[in-house]
Formats: sequence, C-alpha cells, structure tokens
Amino acid sequence: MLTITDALKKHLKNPELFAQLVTLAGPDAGEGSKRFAVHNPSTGDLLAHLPDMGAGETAATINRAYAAQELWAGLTARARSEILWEWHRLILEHGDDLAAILTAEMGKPFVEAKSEITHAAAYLQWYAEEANRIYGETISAPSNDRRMLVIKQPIGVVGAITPWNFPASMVARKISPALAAGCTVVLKPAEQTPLVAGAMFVLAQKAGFPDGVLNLIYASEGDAVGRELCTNPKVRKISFTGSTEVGRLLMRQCSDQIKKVSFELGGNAPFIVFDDADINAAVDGAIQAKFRNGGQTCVSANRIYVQSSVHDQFSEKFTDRVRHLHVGDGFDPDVAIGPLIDTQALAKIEAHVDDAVGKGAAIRCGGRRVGDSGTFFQPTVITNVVSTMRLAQEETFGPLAPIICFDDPDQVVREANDTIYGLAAYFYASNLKRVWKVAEALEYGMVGINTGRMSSEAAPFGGIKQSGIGREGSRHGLEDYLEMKYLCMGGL
Ligand code: TXE
Repeated sequence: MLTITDALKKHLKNPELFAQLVTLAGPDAGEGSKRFAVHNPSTGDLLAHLPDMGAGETAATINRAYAAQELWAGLTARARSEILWEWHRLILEHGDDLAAILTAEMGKPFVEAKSEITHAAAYLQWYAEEANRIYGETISAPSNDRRMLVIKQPIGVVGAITPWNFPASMVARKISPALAAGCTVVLKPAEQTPLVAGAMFVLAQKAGFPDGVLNLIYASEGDAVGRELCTNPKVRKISFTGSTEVGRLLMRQCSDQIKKVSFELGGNAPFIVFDDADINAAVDGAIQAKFRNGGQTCVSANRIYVQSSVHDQFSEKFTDRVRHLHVGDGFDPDVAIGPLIDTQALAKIEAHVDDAVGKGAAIRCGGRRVGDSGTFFQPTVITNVVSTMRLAQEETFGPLAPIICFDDPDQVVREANDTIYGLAAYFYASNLKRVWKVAEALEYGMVGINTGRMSSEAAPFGGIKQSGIGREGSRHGLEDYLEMKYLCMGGL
C-alpha cells in the first residue's frame, strides 16, 4: 500500500485527500513490490513511499491515454473548458494543502508555494478560456470552383515530464493547454516532488475528467519512463522541462519517429544595470530575479552586470538586502530561502564559489553552507567576477549572485549574448533609445525591462538557442498542441 507519513499529514487540513493518491498512479500502482521514498529536504523527514513504475506500466498507461483520446477530442470545446474550470476552482479551494505539500517535498517558503499554486491555477483558468478560441482560417482560392481552408486538431497523446523546482505550476502549464486542445496526457513528475502532482490529479478526478484523459506515472528516475514515452508510437508529442542535457537525450530518442517536442531547458540569464537605471528599483528587481525559489529557477539572474559608475552604490545596497534574507525550513514564516534540492546542488554551488574565489573574486556576504546537515546555503554576493569564471558560464541554480563590473554598454550586450543559452535576460535603464536598442539586441526568448519578474499565464514563456523549443502560456502555448490540417474541396 501507498504510505503517507505523519510528517506530511501534520501539515494538512485534509489529510484524507492523500489516501486517494494511489488510485491515480496508473494501472499497476500499488500492485508490485517496488517503492521509492520522498523526503523533506529541510528536515530529512520521510514523507511518503510511492510505487516505482517502469517501462511496462508506462506502456500500459499510454494505452489508456490512447483509448481515451477519441472521446476527449470528440467533446465540445465548451465541455472541455467546463471541466478545466472546475479543476481550477478545486485547486484554489485546496490551495493551502497543495502549498503545504509543495513546501514539504521541495522546501520553498510556504508563501512562495502559495503563490505557485495560484500561478498554477491561473494556467487552468487561461486555458479553460482559450479552449473556446481555437480558430482555423479560410483562404482565397485561386479559382472559383474550389474552397480552401485550415482546421486545427489535437496532436494526440502527449508525454509530459516535469522538474522539481516548480512542481505544481509546471504540471499546470503543460497539462492545461494540452487538455484544452483536446489531447490526452501521460505525466511523469520529478522523483523529488511527485506528491503535489498526485494531489492535483486527485482534484482533477473530482473535477470530472473522463477515465484515461489524465494519467500519472510515479518513478524514482526518468530514464525508463522517458524512453518509453519518446519511442512509443502512440505518443505524438513530448513536452519536457528540465536540464539541457536530458533535453538533448530526449530529442535523440524522439528522432526516429520525428516526434514533436516542446522543451524548456537551462538558462544563464544576464541582469544588466546601466548607469541611467533607478538603482533602488534595480536592487529590488535583482533580489526577485536572483533569490526567488532560492535561485533555483531557469530564469534566475545568473550574471549581474553593473556599469562602473553605479557599481559600488548598487553592490552595497544589494549586499545589504541579501544579508537580511533568512535561510531555513520553508514552514518558518521568517524564512526567505529554503534548502537546495539535494546534495549535488549544494556541491555545485560550493564548486562555483571555490572556483571564483580561486580566480580572484571577493565574497561580499555568505559563501558557506549552513549547519552540518541538510542542504542549506547562505545567500551569497560575490564581486570582482569575470566572465571566464564557472559561475558566469554555467547555471548555478542556487542563491549565489555574482556581480561583474563593466564600462562599455555595447560590449556588455555582446558579453551577455555570449552563451549557449537564450531563455531570459533582464536590464535596468531609463534612456528610451537605449531601452529599445538593448531589448532588440539581447538574444533571448524573454527580456525583462525594469522588472525582475515576468512570468505570466498570458505571455509566451520559452527560450532560443539551447534553452529550448516552443512556448508555454498564452495563445501560442495552445498552438503547440494543435496540428494544422489543410482542406481543399474542388468541383464546386
Ligand atoms: O534535471 P533533470 P535535474 C537544470 C538546472 C539543474 C540541472 C539538473 O541547471 O541544476 O538542470 O537538475 C527527468 N529521460 N534544470 O538533475 O535531470 C527527471 O526525472 C527522461 C533546469 O533535476 O533534467 C525530472 O522529471 N526524463 C530546469 C526531469 O527530467 C528524465 C528545471 C528534470 O530532471 C531523464 C530543473 C531521462 N533520461 C533543472 N533523466 C528548468 N528549466 O527550470 C531525468 N529525467
């Protein structure tokens, strides 16, 4: 049987919600003997044991999704929309419990978890509305005896693989446009954070999705499930958020069948403060863009470039703010930064700090792990950074803010673009000529101008270069789950 421990139950208003998790895990869930454990990264507490599913269970689950495809696509857009609306309502109604599960399994502060649940619900709302706005087109035919038009149809079964850093909103961002488009879904959440996805699926079942439309695979690792999703011909599209390395592997696995993919991968976001910026606003923006989710976001400011004439002023104010960010258990209301997801993440941030200091960088605050156990790391500011250091070349994915001083505004844009990634960039400036020039020159899918936060269900989220393919959110996110069919009728 599936076990949920008291360490998780004590945070919940409706612990009985979890008794049902097992019923949603797939055809063989709870039958076999293989299990994997989910732990709280702040305390090390055991939260749950889940069935560990492999290629066989994945194939059986794909069959369920495939069987449900015709029925789901055959419903009216309004009928699909109404079920999405109900799911949205239930997620908001149970927001506190979903946020508590999220904080327990992932570690982020409870207020951030609450805001993630609201953001997840916003995707359901957006695509409940968007489901009713799937339009085709008519084309002026070259002769009067024919009519030409384009219709949009669901792609079919979608395999979705999500990461641990936003375990609720990534699920909603992938699933809701797929469902709105008329696709059925097989989801594999990250092994570190499967519980909030399970709870969302419990609510989906209450919302009234027909059997087989939404399917969940619990697994202790991604390899076997991922390979089955990519190579099973009944799956017509893969939507993945995670590392660029795994993205490359999935693309290779999908290549035999020329399977469609949407990828949201790693980033190396520059955050540029020009000399005409409002410095206080830039400090606020940098705190948000760097330290939200403890720096474990793909749009996290990874390199902070500051023009020399405002460098000292910015660095002092910024460091002062960072010193006051408390690290600890996300259930403590004073905590702004939770733990890193695991010891590998901790080792990576330590290696980045050591490399930078070894090459002449200076630690302004932080720089060390907190305590002997757990995966907490102090929020850290490092100056005297140059672009060749590891922390400027690789995605740190933690609470480490490197500041790079620059003189030449044209050169800094070239340097900002000098990376294999192209997800998000930010800059602060007030001169309008500069604002337009820099916004157009930055080679990124998303650019924040005088803001450190830009994710929205209404906007297309995604990157260029090795940061990904496709967009999520907005009407563009829906298009990624639709096929275009050209119809031509002659002899009229
Ligand atoms: O990612 P993985 P990890 C980046 C970030 C982070 C690094 C490593 O830089 O430090 O990636 O994180 C599933 N076939 N991002 O190791 O391994 C896995 O089970 C199929 C950026 O956590 O890519 C999980 O569900 N699936 C990012 C998901 O892929 C596989 C968010 C992500 O895990 C698989 C996370 C395989 N062979 C990390 N191997 C973002 N864009 O926000 C793993 N998975």
